[in-house]
Amino acid sequence: MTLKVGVIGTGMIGQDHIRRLTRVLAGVEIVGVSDLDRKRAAGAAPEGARVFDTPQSLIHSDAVQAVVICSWGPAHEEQLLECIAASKPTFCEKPMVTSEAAALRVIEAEVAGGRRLVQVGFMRRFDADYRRLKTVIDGGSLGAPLMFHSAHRNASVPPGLYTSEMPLNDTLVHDADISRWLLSDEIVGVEVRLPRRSRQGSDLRDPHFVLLHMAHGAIVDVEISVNIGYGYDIRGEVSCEQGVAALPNRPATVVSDVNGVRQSIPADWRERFIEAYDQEFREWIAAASAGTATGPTAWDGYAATLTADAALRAVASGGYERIEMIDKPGFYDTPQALAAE
Ligand code: NAD
Ligand code: ISE
Repeated sequence: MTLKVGVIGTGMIGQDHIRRLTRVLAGVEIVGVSDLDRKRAAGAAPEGARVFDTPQSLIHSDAVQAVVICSWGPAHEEQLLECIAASKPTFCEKPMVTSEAAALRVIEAEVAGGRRLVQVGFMRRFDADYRRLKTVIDGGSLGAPLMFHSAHRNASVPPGLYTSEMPLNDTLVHDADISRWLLSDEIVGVEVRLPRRSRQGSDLRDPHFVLLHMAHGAIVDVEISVNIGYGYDIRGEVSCEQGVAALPNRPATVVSDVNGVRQSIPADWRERFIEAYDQEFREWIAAASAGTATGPTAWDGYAATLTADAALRAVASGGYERIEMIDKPGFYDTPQALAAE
């Protein structure tokens, strides 16, 4: 069976996902695209795919069985709610939404429908190095995790006015999600320290040093640098009671020449996580073909949103900001249990 998919948002990551869905992965066909910028959508549409005038017409089209949302974060809520109303399995790029109230509306709609439909684009959970790291921690041979050091460094961001909003809403959410997943725990409080400002980006509040306090007492420190210049550099190390487990330095060809010996660093997320995105969609296609969703849930999207909100409050207050979550609907404990009949 071939899953017929519609893609909303045909910018940077929309185009990258269209490439993998048409040229890399099997069992899927893109039958429609839509973007506020119709010309961009037409340019990105694979041969034979229809360009829809609005996301709503794409979502409700009988030709579309499942939806991939790659529009901007503030547009996700409306599009997700439409997809849930239409009972269509949906992959939604992070951030799932940009406010706690919006996250709760998505959760409420999905739970009311009685079937898991939403997978959020936290691709690190599909990365082989992160998966091996989690296997070691879950295995318990190192004892309980005490600290997780996470470095999230982007080469650059487009020019414009950036305060703390973008690094915390758009970037920190990955570290929040991977911390919860790796440590099997929830985040209960956030602090943010602002180091000396880097001169790399003229109007940029960069970097940020974030502390995430986990419910069972572990502490996560996160370096968020969004304009570090030299490349895209993701690191992670978990200190446990009886040992330390870390992501490996990714293998890269060693080049020796007149300038010395060196290895290249990925330019951006597309290069660093290429296999992770492929695997993320392989698993999404399998679940969506069965009419449901697995992987990171709307609950995970909610938790990441709360963390970004708390981090923004912590920048303003300079102190510790508590996170209070609603009781987790049991629905999210059994992700596969409610598959389509
Ligand atoms: P982008 O600006 O390159 O593209 C976004 C596209 O969405 C644009 O073409 C825009 O016209 C379109 N769009 C915006 N609002 C819309 C709406 N209401 N209806 C239809 N189209 C709309 O941005 P991007 O870098 O591709 O990011 C898109 C999303 O993907 C963001 O949420 C971003 O955080 C996320 N993202 C995730 C990763 C990851 O590693 N998982 C990487 C990059 C981006
Ligand atoms: C981007 O939107 C992503 O999601 C990347 O994975 C992340 O590293 C980057 O900071 C974000 O801007």
